[in-house]
Amino acid sequence: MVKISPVRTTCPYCGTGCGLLVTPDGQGGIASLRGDPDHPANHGLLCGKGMALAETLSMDGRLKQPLIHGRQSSWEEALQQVADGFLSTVQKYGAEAVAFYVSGQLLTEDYYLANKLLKGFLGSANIDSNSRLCMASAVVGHKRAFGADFVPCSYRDLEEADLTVIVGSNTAWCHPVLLRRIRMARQKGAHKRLVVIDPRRTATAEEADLHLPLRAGSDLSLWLGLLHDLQRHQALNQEYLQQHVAVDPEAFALAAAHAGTLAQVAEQCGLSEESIAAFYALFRATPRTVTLFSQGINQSEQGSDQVSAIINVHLATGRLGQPGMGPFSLTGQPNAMGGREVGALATHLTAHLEIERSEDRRLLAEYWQTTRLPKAPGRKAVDLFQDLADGVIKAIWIMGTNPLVSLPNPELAQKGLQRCPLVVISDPVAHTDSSRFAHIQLPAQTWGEKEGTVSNSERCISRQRAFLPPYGDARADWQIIQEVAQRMGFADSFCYTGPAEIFREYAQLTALENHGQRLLDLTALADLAEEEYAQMSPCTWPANESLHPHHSLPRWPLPEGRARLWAVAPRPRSPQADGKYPFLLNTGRVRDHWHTLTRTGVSPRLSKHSSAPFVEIHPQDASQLAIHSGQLLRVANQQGSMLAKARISEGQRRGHLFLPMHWSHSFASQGKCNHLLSSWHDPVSGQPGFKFAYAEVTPVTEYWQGMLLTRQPLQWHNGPFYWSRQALEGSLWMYGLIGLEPLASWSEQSRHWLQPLCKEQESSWIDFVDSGRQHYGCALLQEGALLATLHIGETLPDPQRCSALFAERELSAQQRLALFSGGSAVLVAESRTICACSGVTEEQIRKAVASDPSLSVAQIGATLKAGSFCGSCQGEIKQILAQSQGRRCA
Ligand SMILES: Nc1nc2c(c(=O)[nH]1)N[C@H]1C(S)=C(S)[C@@H](COP(=O)(O)OP(=O)(O)OC[C@H]3O[C@@H](n4cnc5c(=O)[nH]c(N)nc54)[C@H](O)[C@@H]3O)O[C@H]1N2
Ligand SMILES: Nc1nc2c(c(=O)[nH]1)N[C@H]1C(S)=C(S)[C@@H](COP(=O)(O)OP(=O)(O)OC[C@H]3O[C@@H](n4cnc5c(=O)[nH]c(N)nc54)[C@H](O)[C@@H]3O)O[C@H]1N2
Ligand code: SF4
Ligand SMILES: [Mo]
Repeated sequence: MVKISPVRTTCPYCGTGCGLLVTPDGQGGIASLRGDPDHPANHGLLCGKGMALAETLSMDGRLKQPLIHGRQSSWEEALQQVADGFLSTVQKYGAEAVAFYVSGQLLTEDYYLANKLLKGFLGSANIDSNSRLCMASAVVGHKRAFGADFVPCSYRDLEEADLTVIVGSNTAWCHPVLLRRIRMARQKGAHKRLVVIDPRRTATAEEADLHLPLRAGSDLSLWLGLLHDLQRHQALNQEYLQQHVAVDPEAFALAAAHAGTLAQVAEQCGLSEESIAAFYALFRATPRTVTLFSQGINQSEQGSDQVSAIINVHLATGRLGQPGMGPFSLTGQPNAMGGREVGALATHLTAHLEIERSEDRRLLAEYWQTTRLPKAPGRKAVDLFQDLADGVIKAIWIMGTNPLVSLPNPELAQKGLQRCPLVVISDPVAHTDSSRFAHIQLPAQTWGEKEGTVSNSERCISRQRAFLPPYGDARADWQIIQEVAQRMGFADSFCYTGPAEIFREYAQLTALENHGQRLLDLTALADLAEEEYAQMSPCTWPANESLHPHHSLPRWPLPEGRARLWAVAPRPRSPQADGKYPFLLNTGRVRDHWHTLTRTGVSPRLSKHSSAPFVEIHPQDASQLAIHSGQLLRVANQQGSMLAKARISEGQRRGHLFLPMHWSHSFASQGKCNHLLSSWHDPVSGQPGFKFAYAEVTPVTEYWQGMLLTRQPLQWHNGPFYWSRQALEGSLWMYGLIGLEPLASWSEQSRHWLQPLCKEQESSWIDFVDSGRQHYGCALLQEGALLATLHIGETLPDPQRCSALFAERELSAQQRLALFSGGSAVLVAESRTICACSGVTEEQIRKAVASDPSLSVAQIGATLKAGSFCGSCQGEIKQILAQSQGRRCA
């Protein structure tokens, strides 16, 4: 047997950028996968999502061939139509009428080419990335403070810090390996402290020495208060300020005026004075402090100012540039940082060259040999979709993102796509919420099939390598872009032999006329030969030893090399936040799902932790509204409404709600939380305020409940029942159904709903009615084997038992009977899987504590094996233990 050696690559999920060693099985799958012990991001560690990657390679649902208006076409025809469509739109309406909407899930080489084609050759600056929804406020904060989009920290700093402040980041779920590195460092250094600032008691907060559950949207007060507190206690680093920082004269006065006394800060943040004083005292006393922040800070109407307020306290105390200190913005997507580097944002050129600087435009125009570079920024994501809806943009190419789920106000985005005469979508997946509105769909290769590079949160560039053959006719994004560019007549500038050549061009551009002015300098990588690129090891920029010696901060590209302490103060909120609705609504992520579910949604293991849309609510709020756990609720406000099941949690702040962002129309009816969010965004960064809206919740009358098991997913949209679907073992889908109206005729209705699953003549039905127990069931078979089963009733059968019958090639008479008898699993009371690695449920953990109330997290690990592999669930286990043992944890 031929031995297949492991391929070194990186995980396609979060911006931690973990290295992987993947051994393919030679049949389109993965034989083994483990963390790369030599990768600086993870040193061999992985989280549950990374470990389950093999399960997400399913070819079901992949787009095999290009489609034009839903009809299969050749690549030749599709590429020509894209090229002609964009060119003729530019000729007729000007370059402003075309746009690309791209993604931090593209590789750097894809990103670079997309940007080169649109800005360099079509002359439009309307290329923006979903990173606008994710990192734009951090970019503004960095540029204000450092003169460049530079993250002044590395993961090592997290281990070297004596105090880590995590603010607006659920690191335990969203960057689990980083939290694990922090946890391991804390286990070795007992003096190390962790403060978590988040309205919710998240799994991250569960590990903290101090948790500040502040009122959503009040961070600016907290951080201005800290700056003022540092000044009052003479804890500013005057020497550092004098030597290294240009201070806006208004900065301290504004902080003092806004923050006022500790009591005022406490009032603004909805926290106790003691807890704020404790945090401020820890900060004052601990030089080695890292502040780690993410979407709770960035995704706000005042996101840029919040980022500045955080950076300011580090500048004011000189807490940056040495081991274990600095303001550290986490990137979300695997290549969010790469997109920022190559400038696939409407506000930048590329390689940190600025669109509004004529000298930078000259340099790039000469390098690309073009005369068409735009002189002004293009439209940022939210405005871009407004322009589509207004009919201003007439051709758009969407790559690697699902805007009808992830943008705020998806109705507007949908209107935009419906109105736009040419919508092109490159995606590996055939059916997404967005692809329904595509005129041309192009099958893109995905992780495992493509080659290129990504950059993670600590500016480390790593290779992503292919280990699988491409699926069907799918092509790499760079290749698709190049072929379109060639058909537009730009073949001389788009004739790359592969990603290595694109990377070289980009790296050389970073070095061109640089002389230390641009921190993004890849001189050391500018001449990589094909083989060197193939073998490339992870590398952090600036990668130019002569100008930027390692392990020290570079000289800032600002007057006298000084950083800037920027004056910020709160602005009035947008009219959307007028408080007419009683709850503050917050949205974000769950541990085991990724974004719009196109990947993790196909993994049974990853679907067990959170299997359907839920709304988290505090127990007292729930009891006031007579809401019980698992009940279907309508969450609504002036913008729209959605349905989700109640999840009652003491970790939720009173008066606050939390909704996961993941469920799309493809995975649930009315489960999309962005219907509740308006397009309101930070005026400087353009980043939407996904973490702040007002809403109300009301229980929905549930007329009946049902469970459908099927081999093929159904493309249902809204109907007289609510549904959500979840992947099950055995390549099955399980749909949970809740009737929103009484059911007139069980059998007639059910057959109607399942009709799309019928395979021409060969399908047959079995019905079952037990009117005594108010239970109806039906099964759809083909040649004796099950295609689907539907149960409706007060109690429903055990899905595992039913799904086992799908493995039978032909059901016996007894098995047919077994389909409809026994079992009484009630869907809504289903126990969540807490440990995805070992498949341990919440119920199992509760039972263990019930029999031995003194159990610790470590003992749960030893007995149940929960939390002892990737460790991502340790915070949740701690939470369950605390609740079961009737105490709050530290
Ligand atoms: N499991 C998983 N991991 C992921 C992703 C995923 O989809 N799933 N996506 C990746 C991507 S692209 C991103 S951007 C990152 C995001 O990573 P995170 O930013 O960690 O994730 P979120 O859940 O969006 O939000 C973080 C926290 O902000 C808190 N928050 C809300 N409002 C406020 C506020 O006003 N102040 C403060 N201080 N906190 C607030 C929320 O309660 C939430 O716990 O995750 C990456 N990793
Ligand atoms: N309410 C709310 N909304 C949010 C957020 C929030 O916190 N709350 N967070 C926002 C943030 S931070 C982010 S990053 C966005 C994420 O939102 P999206 O970017 O819309 O989410 P994904 O599901 O990751 O979409 C990626 C798409 O790219 C496809 N894809 C994967 N690999 C490739 C590839 O190599 N090439 C191509 N062409 N396609 C590929 C996938 O199949 C999928 O359809 O959501 C934003 N929306
Ligand atoms: S922390 Fe998990 S999801 Fe993020 S890169 Fe590492 S393995 Fe992947
Ligand atoms: Mo993100």
